[in-house]
Parts: sequence; structure tokens; C-alpha cells
Amino acid sequence: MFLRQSLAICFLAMSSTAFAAPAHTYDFGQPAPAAKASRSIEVVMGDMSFDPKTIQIKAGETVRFVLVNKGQLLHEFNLGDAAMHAKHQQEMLQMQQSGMLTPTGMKEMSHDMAGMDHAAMGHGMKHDDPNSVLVEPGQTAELTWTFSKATSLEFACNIPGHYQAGMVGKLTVSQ
Ligand SMILES: [Cu+2]
Repeated sequence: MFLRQSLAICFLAMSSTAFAAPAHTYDFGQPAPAAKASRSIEVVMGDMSFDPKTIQIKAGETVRFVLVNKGQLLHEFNLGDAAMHAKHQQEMLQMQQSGMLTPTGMKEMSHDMAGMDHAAMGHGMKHDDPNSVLVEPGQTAELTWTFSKATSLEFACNIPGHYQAGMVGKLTVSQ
């Protein structure tokens, strides 16, 4: 009874947040369903590397990224510019310090803990940005994105220390 109530409240809180604050938007495009993709690009993640290191895309293209983690550690594939990655690295450092982010995975937080962190941090201690996906060692994940305009971006892993160790590549969107 109590559990059912708190779940309902949690769901209500989550959905009202989603409506009150529209999902984070990105000036370089938006997430898309995989079926909309005009091509796929496989990116292999190693421990502190991406292969390929550079990706060329045309404005207007919808690309399905297939992310293969061949390393021993958890890695992230995140689309953004250098400033966005720097900000996300701070968030991931907090997740790591809270014990939520481990070297090989992301722990589920209890509802109580998540609520506390949400109140304390504003942003909420959750890793669910649409421009990012976490890939556990030995796993494959996907992210599909429509690139709206010509711009210079980076694809990066923002797990503490990884970007600095070389887990960043250039993604150029041309006209
Ligand atoms: Cu990494």
C-alpha cells in the first residue's frame, strides 16, 4: 500500500517535471528514432580511445551511431561541444563521488536517494541526457541523432579522466 502510493507520487512528480520544464534542447539537432536514420556509423570504444577519431556528417542527416565497447571499463558516447562536455564531466564527477558511478557501470538509486539528490542538485542525479549513452564493457549501444546545421562538435566520454586521457573525437557537420 505504502509502496504503491510512493510509486504513484514518484511517477506524478516525474511527469509533471517533464511538462513543466520542456526537455533540454540542443542547437545542433535532436534525437531521432533509429528507423529514421539514413546511415549507420560504428564507433569502437577501447579503454581511453574511440575508433574512428573523426566523423564527417552533412547537415540534415540522421545518423545511427552503433557503439561497441571493447574495453574493460564503462564508457560514454556524448555529442556536444567542448563547453558541454566540460559541464557534463562535472556532473559525472559528482555521480562518481556519490558512489552512483562505478568503473564498470551505473548503479540504480533508490527513490528516496534520487529525490534527495534532485532537491539538492536541481538537475537531478540521473544519467539520461538524450545526446548521451553509456556503454558497459563488452556491450553495444545505439544513439540516433538528426544534425540540423553545419557546426563543429566533439563526441566524447565524460567519465572522470577519460576525456583527458584521449576519449574525444572530432565530429564535423558540413553544409
Ligand atoms: Cu570512457
